[in-house]
Amino acid sequence: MLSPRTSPTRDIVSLDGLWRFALDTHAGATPWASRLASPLEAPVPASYNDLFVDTEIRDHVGIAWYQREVRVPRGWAGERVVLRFGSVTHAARVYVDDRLVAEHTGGYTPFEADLTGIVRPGTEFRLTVGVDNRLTNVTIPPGTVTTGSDGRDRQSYLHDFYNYAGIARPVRLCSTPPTFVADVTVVTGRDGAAGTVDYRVETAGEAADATTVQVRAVDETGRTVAEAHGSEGAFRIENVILWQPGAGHLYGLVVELTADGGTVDSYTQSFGVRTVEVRGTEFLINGEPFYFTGFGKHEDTPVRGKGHDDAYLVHDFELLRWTGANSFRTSHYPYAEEVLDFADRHGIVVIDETAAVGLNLGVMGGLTGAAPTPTFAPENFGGPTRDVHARHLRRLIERDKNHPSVVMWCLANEPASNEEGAREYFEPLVRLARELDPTRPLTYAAVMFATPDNDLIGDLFDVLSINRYYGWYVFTGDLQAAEQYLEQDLRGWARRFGKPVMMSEYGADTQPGLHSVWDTPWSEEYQSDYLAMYHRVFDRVPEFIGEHVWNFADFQTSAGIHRVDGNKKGVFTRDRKPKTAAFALRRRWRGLDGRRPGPAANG
Ligand code: GCB
Repeated sequence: MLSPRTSPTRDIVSLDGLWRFALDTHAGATPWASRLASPLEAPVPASYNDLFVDTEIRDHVGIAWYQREVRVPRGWAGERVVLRFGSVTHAARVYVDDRLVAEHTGGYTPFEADLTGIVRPGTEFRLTVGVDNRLTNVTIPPGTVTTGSDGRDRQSYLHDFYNYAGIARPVRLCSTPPTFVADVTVVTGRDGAAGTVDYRVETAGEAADATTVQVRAVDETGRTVAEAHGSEGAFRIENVILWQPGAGHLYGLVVELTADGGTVDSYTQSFGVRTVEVRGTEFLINGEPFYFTGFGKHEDTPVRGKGHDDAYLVHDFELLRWTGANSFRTSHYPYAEEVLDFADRHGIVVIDETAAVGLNLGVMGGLTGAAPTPTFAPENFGGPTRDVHARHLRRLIERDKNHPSVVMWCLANEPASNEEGAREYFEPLVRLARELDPTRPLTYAAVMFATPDNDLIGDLFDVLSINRYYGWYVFTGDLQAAEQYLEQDLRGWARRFGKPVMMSEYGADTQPGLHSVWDTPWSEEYQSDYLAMYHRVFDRVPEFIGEHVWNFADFQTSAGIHRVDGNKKGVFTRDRKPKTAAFALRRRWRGLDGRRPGPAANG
């Protein structure tokens, strides 16, 4: 799905701002049919949970309603009018006046409603959105809703971040011509000093068959560097400037749809020329071995929850640069498109993850990992869950395929890959991902219960991403034992599969301001020592290709005795203040430029 962009033939009106807001329990039977009678207003984009001092809203399970009036620009007569949501978490029903115009499930990907002929340029309509935050066995991520004896619904889930809900990303009203560019795919390669570009353009609308497609690549100054004709084709960019980690050089592919000598539609798709490949136990970007330094992150900030915020976007990337991080994983769901656009422009490498987190009932078994009931059984996560997972994977790849920053797809976080049925569950998903995008390697983040001996799916993937907490959940406070187990474990994965191995999670909860001269869990020193121990091990494992600390910043979780106002494994606090470990990471990572740290680099 194309990102909304203005062009000589396309306009955009932002619908961000304050909308009327009410929970379904206060909204009447048909909230879309008239003005929402509620004193509350909620900002878009933002999660609604933390905005109000009201536990009924914070812990709400079910539907919440958003509403506003929208005026269609009068200049849009004869144009196609499209309403586009960056995301609504987790499901949406969209009404224009009394009419249902869209339904969408999946809280982290965009969707559109074509309003052509439904709304009239120059007039106003009432836009109402029902937002459903319920998670079940057949949603991704999954969850369970139970009704208590007090009649209240409660939501439980298997992932360790708060189930924020709402209209979390920008909403836009867009115009396109009635015949339009519907999709663009760009795949790049290299031939000596030249870049090779294969492209495909899909067109739609009444007169699509009568149009011809022309494309030209422009550099950052707007100069045309290559041209081609036809809806599918290839061209070369001589003396290409590559997209590189740390230097996000971009070109624009200007796609023009013409008929009878006139322009019907035009759309510019940005792209970067780079290659990605796994060879042996190396991860190559532009043919050079790349070593990942960075974090698993979250879209999580005070008050806004998972709402997209450009100020935090800029500041987070600034802190990544300051720390010497060259990459991050979009744990545990696809992030806002604005984030990936920024990563493209600034040369930050991204591992792009689906929202499939929590496909693991073993987690309920605590540290034994013994699932109380088999994860991949039909009554838990069977065919219907996998179908939804496949649909999400498709949406992710369709959305993010043209981002040069995205170098790998992560199909799931901590699935029960050690349990029977895992292979049957994942084989078709891996096949689908490779069909949709034959160019990018695939990975999944392996849970602690999945070991080199019992994992059933590692051979299907290209990179082994391992989540481990030796020294935290196990061998708590005993870094010496933890070091031994960690090394055995990582060497075991490398030996069994002969593939590159990276650490996709390692971290320790840390209370800022707690200091200790001992190996005291929760202290700032322990977090630093814990990371330094992992780094010693990484530097001894030849197949090792990268380190992503869990987590970039503290983040909110559901309440529980294991969490003190959320997960505190951040190297930065939730309001982005550095803990001691941030300085240690900076010492290790700065100046590496994607190369593996030398033996003296332990920090
Ligand atoms: C994990 C999960 C992550 C949690 C983390 C933790 O393995 O992938 O979502 O937040 O552990 O801190 O327990």
